[in-house]
Amino acid sequence: FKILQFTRHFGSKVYDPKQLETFRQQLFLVNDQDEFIKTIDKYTAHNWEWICSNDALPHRAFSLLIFNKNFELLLQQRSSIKVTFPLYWSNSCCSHPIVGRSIFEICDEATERAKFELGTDLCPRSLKFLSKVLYKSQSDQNWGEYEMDYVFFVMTDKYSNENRPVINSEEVNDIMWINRSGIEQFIDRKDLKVTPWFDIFIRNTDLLKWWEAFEKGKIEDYENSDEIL
Ligand code: DMA
Ligand code: MN
Repeated sequence: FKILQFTRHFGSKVYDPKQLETFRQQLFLVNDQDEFIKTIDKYTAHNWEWICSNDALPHRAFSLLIFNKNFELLLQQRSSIKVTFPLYWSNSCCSHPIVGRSIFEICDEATERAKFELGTDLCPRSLKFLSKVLYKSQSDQNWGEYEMDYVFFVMTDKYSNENRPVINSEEVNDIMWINRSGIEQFIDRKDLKVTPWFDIFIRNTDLLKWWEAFEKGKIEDYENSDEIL
């Protein structure tokens, strides 16, 4: 597999082999209306030079926001070995739909990812799809994101002070719970980095309005939007 051989060393950087292995995954390349164009390997889709080229198109992704019974949001700090955005704070869990699964399985894939990264047992049917967010953002010289990101909310009653998520340290460095009134101050903090997509959710989408509606039992009003934000 040629990609693995020339990516292990990138300048002075040496990447974790397991993380690099995921570059073999085939993702869904779409247009700005989320219409499927073709499949693409994860390596190319995240290569910043390619993202800046004329051939570039977004790939499908998902972002899960997990809330506890008190409507606090679970934040994760990405592990130091993530190729993109290492040690950045972000929403609960993210990844990509993989070729071979149907797009109708995206809730199953998000649920499986939450189990893998955070040990969370969720029911795929309890995920609430809000909207899609299209964005492009650079991580470093070599890597970046250009995504059609499906955003989901989910509530879990599994967690309490005694019952904390069990993190997969290869994926997640740290976690914390935050309430709606604390989130804007959190993303403004100068002593930590926040992923660009999560920053966009808070600043440039109606996520805070969705969060408030979720607290009031009115999230249905905002579910399943056709809009691409
Ligand atoms: C990719 O997340 C998806 C978004 C929304 C940025 P990720 O980098 O955590 O995915 P993976 O761990 O599968 O590479
Ligand atoms: Mn991506």
